Amino acid sequence: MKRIFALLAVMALMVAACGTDTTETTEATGGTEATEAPPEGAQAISDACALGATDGDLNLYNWTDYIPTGSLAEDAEVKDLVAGFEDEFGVSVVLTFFNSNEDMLAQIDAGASYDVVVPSDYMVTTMRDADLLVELNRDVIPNFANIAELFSDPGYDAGNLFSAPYQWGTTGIGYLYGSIDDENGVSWGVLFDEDLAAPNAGFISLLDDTRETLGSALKYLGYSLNTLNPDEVDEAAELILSTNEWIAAFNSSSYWTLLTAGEFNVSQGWNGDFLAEYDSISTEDYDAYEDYGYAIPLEGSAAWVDTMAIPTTVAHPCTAHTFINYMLDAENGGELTNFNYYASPNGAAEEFIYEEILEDPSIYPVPETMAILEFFVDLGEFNNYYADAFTRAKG
Ligand code: SPD
Repeated sequence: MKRIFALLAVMALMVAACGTDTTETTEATGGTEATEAPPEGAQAISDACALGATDGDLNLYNWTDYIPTGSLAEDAEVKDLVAGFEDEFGVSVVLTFFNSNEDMLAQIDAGASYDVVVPSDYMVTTMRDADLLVELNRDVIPNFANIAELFSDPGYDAGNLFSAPYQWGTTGIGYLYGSIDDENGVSWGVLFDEDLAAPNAGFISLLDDTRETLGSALKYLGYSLNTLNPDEVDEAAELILSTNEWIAAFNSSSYWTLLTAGEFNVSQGWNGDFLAEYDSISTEDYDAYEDYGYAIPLEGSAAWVDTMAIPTTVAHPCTAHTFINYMLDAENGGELTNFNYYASPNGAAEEFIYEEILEDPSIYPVPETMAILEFFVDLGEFNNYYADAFTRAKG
C-alpha cells in the first residue's frame, strides 16, 4: 500500500496539471419506451433530473471492450455491468464502440445521438470548448464522493464539471518475450528504428490514433507529446511514415488479441488491453504472463484519464446521469478494474480490486515510472496540424 500512496502523490501533481474504425454495436435488448428529449433542452432537462431517474434506454458510446458485458464479463468472472444496469433500472443499453477520440468527436460533431460517451482528458477540453458537452447535474451523481481527491479537480476539466473520471492508464509496448531485447528496458526504437524493428518486420503494429501514435514518435525523438512546434510534429510524422516498410498494421481495435494470436510480436497499445488479454488466455495449465510482457519505453510515454460525459446530442439525459452514478459506485468501480485491468480513479473502489492488480506496476506504476509519463493536453487550433500530419504519416 505504501507504494500506492507514493504513486498517488506523483499522480496528484500530474492530473492537476494535465490540461487542458469502425464501430460495432451489441444487441439492443428491447426495454421501455424512450421519451425523446430535444437536444436543445438537454441542459435544462439534466438540471431537473431526479436521483435514480430514467427517461429512456441508454445509448453508450465507449471504447472497445472497456466495460464488462456478455461473454466477456462471464469469461472474466466479473459482474456484467451492462446487464446490471438494465436489471436495476429497467432500461436497455445499446453499446457502440469507437477506437479513437477523434472518431468519436467526428460522430458527435455530425449530430449522432448518444447518452454517454467516454472521451479522454484532452478530448473533454476540446468537446467542452466546442459546446458539445452537457454540464453534469452533480445533485444526482452522489457517487462523485467516491472519486479519489487527486482526480477531483483535473486540469482538463476543472472541478469535473463536464466529466466523471472512468479509468486511467498508460501507453506502451506489448510484446512476445524473446522478440525484442528487454534486458535493460525497452526503447520505442523497437517500433521506430529500422535496425531494431528488423527482427520483427511484418509483425509490428502501431495504434491508429492521431495523438497517441504521433505522441510515441515524439517521445522517441525526445520531444513533448504536446509539442506546438510544427517541425517536431513533421519529424514525428516522417518517422511514422518510414515504419510503413516494416509494420503490419495501424490497429487500435484488436491489437491485443492479434498479438496473442501470433499476428503481431510487438504492438504499441494501452496497458489494460494487453494485461486483460494475457489474463483471459491464461488457464490453470498456462500462464500467458510467462510469454508476453508490457513495457513503458525508456524515452517516456503517455498517461491518460478516460472519462464519462454527456454529449449535447443526448436523448435521455436522466438515464445518462443515473448510469454515471451507477458506474461511480464503489463495487462497480472495482469490478470495472477487475475486468479491464486499468487503474481506477475511484478511491472507494480500491477495497473491491484484486490485490494482484493493485500491486501490478504495469497497472499502478511506481513513482519513478510516473515521472517519465506525460498527459495529453488539448492543443486548440493546433489539433488540425496533428490531424494532417497523421494522415500524411499513414501514407
Ligand atoms: N480498449 C479500450 C482502451 C481505452 C484506452 N484509452 C485510450 C486513451 C487514449 N488517449
